[in-house]
Amino acid sequence: MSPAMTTLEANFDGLVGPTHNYAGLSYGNVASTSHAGAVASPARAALQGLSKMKALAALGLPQGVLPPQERPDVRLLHRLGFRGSDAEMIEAAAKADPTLLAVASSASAMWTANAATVAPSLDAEDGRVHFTPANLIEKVHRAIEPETTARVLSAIFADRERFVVHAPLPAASSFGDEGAANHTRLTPEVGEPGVHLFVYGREGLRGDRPAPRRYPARQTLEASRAVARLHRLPEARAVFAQQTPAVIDQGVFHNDVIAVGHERVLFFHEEAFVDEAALLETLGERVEGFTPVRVPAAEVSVQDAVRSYLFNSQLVRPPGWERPLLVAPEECRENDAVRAWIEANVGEGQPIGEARFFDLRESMQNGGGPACLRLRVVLTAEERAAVSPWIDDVHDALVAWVKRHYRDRLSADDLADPQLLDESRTALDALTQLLGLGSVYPFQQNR
Ligand code: SUG
Repeated sequence: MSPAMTTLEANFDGLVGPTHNYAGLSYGNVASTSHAGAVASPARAALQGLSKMKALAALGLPQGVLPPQERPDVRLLHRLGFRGSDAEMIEAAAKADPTLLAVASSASAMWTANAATVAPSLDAEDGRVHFTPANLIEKVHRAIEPETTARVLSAIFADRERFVVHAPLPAASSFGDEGAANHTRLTPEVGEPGVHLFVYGREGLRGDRPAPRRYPARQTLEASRAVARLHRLPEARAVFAQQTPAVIDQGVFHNDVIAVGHERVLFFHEEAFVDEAALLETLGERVEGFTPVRVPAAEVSVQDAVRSYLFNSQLVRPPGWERPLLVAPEECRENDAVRAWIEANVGEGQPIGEARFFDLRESMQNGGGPACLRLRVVLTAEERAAVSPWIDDVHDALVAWVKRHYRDRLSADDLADPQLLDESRTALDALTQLLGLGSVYPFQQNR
């Protein structure tokens, strides 16, 4: 079989970490701020994620997993001037500024759509798979992720002949980069060369362009362009489009909250892009069989899109399927306008063949739907063989691991408990063995 036939899109989902909690840290992300102070269930969150991974693997889609990060991040506390043992720094931070402790404790690395941007080997001029870990500089609790993300990606995609993991872009606001959440690859079929759509919120080096007024635009055009260059994409394969500032101001903090694409289908809301006509024309010219699926505001408002996360669904085409499946959050069934849109527009004879709904409520309450939880990596059969483990090898062991190490509930006050750090380290130490990752965490390197 030719590589084109055996090339598949794998999803690498983030395993939710033991400190998953609701701290309201993401201004501009309505779910995050509106659930601030709620009690979270790290165990339930991790199990919900694992059952989505298992369901997608059962459809014949390659499914991998990316581990959580070490939290609380005591190195951050130390850099911010706290002194003493780890337990003493946690206690002092809890007293001085509980929000700071929440920043150091966030399990936000679970949203792996923000871990990196990826280009498959068949699109890159040098024939290698490229990863650029996102710098995530807009939010401190996320800006502490890239270093470990780079280490984890280098451990999983270890074959340097096939995979290249770049350094994150400079940590400056002109280069704000949020990874694959603002990137979609369009192509007639996964195994054929693709066109990369990079969506940005503002220009980073020039202040005279339209930008949102209320909420931050996290991704800049300059960052997207740099990633396209690093990934060795020929010019004709990279397309840049600006997200409408007004939708960012309504809570669309990443493009994947208002658009998702797969193969020839681009599923998006009519208010998503500043210059929709030009974008559709370019994609129509460059992607054979390009199929826009446009949702009008009269049928689904931006507010309903943000509440239900309709566009944060995954679009996947399992082997043997003619048309893609919409992997949607349960919330889409509970929103009348969204349910009606799906009933009328998904199914037989439509570009999107079917919708299935998943309970990911723990992640959703922090603004992370099905698509936020996964990083897409298009891999040939040989590249897949160079990567392990896949979820089928570890799913049951991970379920047992979560049940053994995770708490059922975690409130803001619980973050002050130094025991949580010990529990988390014990869990992550066991996890690196279970996944065969080696020492990827700071606490494993200092001993
Ligand atoms: O960066 N939420 C994440 C959600 C990321 C969703 N990812 C994608 N759309 N691809 C964020 O805003 C909330 C954490 C808190 O409030 O505790 C948070 O970080």
